[in-house]
Amino acid sequence: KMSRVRNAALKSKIMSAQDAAALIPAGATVGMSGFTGSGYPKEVPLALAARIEAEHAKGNPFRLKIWTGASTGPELDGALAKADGIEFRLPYNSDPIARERINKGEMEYLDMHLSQVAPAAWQGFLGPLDTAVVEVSGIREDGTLIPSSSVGNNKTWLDRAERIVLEVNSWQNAALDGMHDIYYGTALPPNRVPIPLTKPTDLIGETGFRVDPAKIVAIVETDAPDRNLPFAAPDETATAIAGHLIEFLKHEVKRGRVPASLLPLQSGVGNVANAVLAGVAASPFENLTAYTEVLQDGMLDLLDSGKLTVASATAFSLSPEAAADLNSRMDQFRGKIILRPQEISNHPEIIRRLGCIAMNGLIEADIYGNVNSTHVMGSRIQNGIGGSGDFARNAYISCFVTPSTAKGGKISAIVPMASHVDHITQDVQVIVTEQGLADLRGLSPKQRARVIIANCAHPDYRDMLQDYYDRAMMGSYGLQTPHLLTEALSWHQRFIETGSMKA
Ligand code: 0RQ
Repeated sequence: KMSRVRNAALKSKIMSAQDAAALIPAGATVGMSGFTGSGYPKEVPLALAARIEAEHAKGNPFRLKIWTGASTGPELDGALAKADGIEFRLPYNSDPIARERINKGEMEYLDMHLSQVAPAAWQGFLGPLDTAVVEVSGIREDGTLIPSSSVGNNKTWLDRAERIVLEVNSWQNAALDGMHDIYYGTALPPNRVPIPLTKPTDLIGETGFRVDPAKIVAIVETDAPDRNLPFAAPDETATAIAGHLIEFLKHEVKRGRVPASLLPLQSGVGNVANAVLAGVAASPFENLTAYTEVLQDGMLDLLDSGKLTVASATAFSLSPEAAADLNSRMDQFRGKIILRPQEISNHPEIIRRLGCIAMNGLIEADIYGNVNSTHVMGSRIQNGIGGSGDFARNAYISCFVTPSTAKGGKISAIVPMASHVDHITQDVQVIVTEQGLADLRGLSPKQRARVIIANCAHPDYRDMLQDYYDRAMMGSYGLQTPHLLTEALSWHQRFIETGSMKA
């Protein structure tokens, strides 16, 4: 294969992953590329993990603070967590080994709104960034960098880090060159200006990253695939959820509240969100657009069928099959897929302006429509808030989708009180389970509770919820949002003690 490092001066920086990893000192804060299994560095983190294990074996402490775009792959979070090499991690994780360490209290984890990470870094709120380790798909003659299958926070890491390690991955399709839109117009207050993006198709930036060549200390050439998890095929439950949501959207169009081609769609991570996209594919809607965070298999199918005309995102989040398929015909998607920094893909200003229809998954919702997206039984992290807060608060309509139960029916996704709250009732307008849909717009808390219990709860838990609500109406301290405080979290405690929320 021809080298993707086309800048003559930078060729001298090419070295092995081991040599590059040796340049990163213990205790460093490292900004890594990577977003939902795409575009993360694959060899330097593995070499770092090996180095960390060797140091630990000698009794030397060696841990790093790791910042990323979002989740990455087993070669990064998995390998570094396994080596106990991560002291602190932000802003989103879905790696099972890292998750276990976090939940055992062995690793500090800061879960942030994904749109706020780059601004917080610029504002100096996160401290200094020592090293950026960023995967790119090539280096041009002029020294600019061709981004990879995710953009994430890379622009910010490259700008802010004291030194830069690049992985140039020739597995990534060369046709990615030209599919990115890297906006350089962000500034800190009081000099912040409007972001000039009014349609998902607008191009407002550059196709590559600028970089100060003097900061590049190492370039590692790789040829390794992105490793994403496969999606579960939509089952009966997911198909029912999608059906309810499509009916709702058709109704909104009929009422004249949403245009016939809908508004830019945002679809979250997870199996259910992906299944909803399959439902959209089978729906009568045409000329759809997406302004979203990640492109899942379902989005690719919609682009293929022509139902979706353009998808703007920050990363691919594809199953291995879909990733290989896309990689074999990337050029067909030129002009239809635009990858932007996550600060822009998730920007509240743009989401509000475009009027996105947000569809995100949840762990649990309470009878008043507070949503927990992150913590199982209030204390155990699943993944993180990701972009769900960026979209939910600013969407035209904010929808949450979930099966009505988890763990084979032992857990109700609708509970008396959420054990952790990521999205307050004001940010939650529609909740959909396979049982039905609750349209909560314009409803007071008590009105919301009646609709959520009747439409969304599983029959195994519906009477229990109604009973709780009825008794709260009699015994609550106040009747705006009735609760029985000693009982509100008893379902969770029962699950912890008996393995089931059922009484
Ligand atoms: O765990 O596989 O171990 O059984 O959570 O659950 O039902 O497959 O649903 O894949 O749609 O994920 C909220 C996690 C839902 C996801 C969440 C367990 C369940 C299973 C997955 P197992 P499902 P999904 C922008 C949007 C936050 C980030 C976000 C998420 C696993 O949607 O991470 O929205 N959202 N980003 O068993 C115990 C419950 C549970 C539960 C589910 N009540 N109790 N376990 N699970 N509900 C895009 C980005 O930010 C990148």
